[in-house]
Amino acid sequence: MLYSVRMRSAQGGAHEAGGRHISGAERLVPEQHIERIAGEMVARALSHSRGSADFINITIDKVRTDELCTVPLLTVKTVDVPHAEAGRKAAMAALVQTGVSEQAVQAGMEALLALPDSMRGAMLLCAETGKRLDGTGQSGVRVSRMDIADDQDYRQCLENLGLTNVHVREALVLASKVAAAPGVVAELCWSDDPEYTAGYIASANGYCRFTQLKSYGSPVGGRVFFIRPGIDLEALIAYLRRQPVIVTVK
Ligand code: PML
Repeated sequence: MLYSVRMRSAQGGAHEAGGRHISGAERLVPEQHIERIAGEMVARALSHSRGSADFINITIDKVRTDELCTVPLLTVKTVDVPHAEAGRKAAMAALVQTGVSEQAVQAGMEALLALPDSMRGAMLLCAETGKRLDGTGQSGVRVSRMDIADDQDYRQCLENLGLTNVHVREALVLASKVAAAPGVVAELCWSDDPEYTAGYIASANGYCRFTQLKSYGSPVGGRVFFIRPGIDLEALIAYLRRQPVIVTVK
């Protein structure tokens, strides 16, 4: 039996009371690991590079085994770029290759660059027009209830790629769930950690990292999901928020 353990933390009060988002985390773990994982999440919320949280919400609920579905881990590629501007240009070209229109790519990039601060969830944009579809304002749609099937295997797989930090570990699992979603064409993301400049674009074809998508020191990051027009948006948002997904390393 698995449990969804998720954390969100903010500064200046709860998110819903206007607090500033600090960090979030998601795991699916067996009962015997709940205490340790929840403790690690609290420690992280209290010592995040975006600031120390004064609101921490941990939610734990049981996931029914018959609800679980599995998706494959995306393949990973890293592109070294000399600065953020070059990274963003390369990421935009790569997004167009996945089938997102130039207009939508431009709108997605502008939406991320215009954020006044990081959001706790993602913005959903039409992959053709670039119009925002989700109507969730500054909170966005949070992707929840996912984890890797075998932690040891996963660590080894990332180590073989020279990737050992927690940002990649979490982002790649999330991106694998998102890329498998019905109607998602691609994702664009960069980190909200001021000390971490990397970001990625992801689609069913893989996870492509760019070493710099934002300037060092910026605490603003976020995610945009580009959505195929005409799909059932409610069903997609339900999948992103509530479908428990285990990601398997091939
Ligand atoms: C995050 O910090 O949550 C997003 C991480 C984006 C980049 C992860 C990577 O290096 O692949």
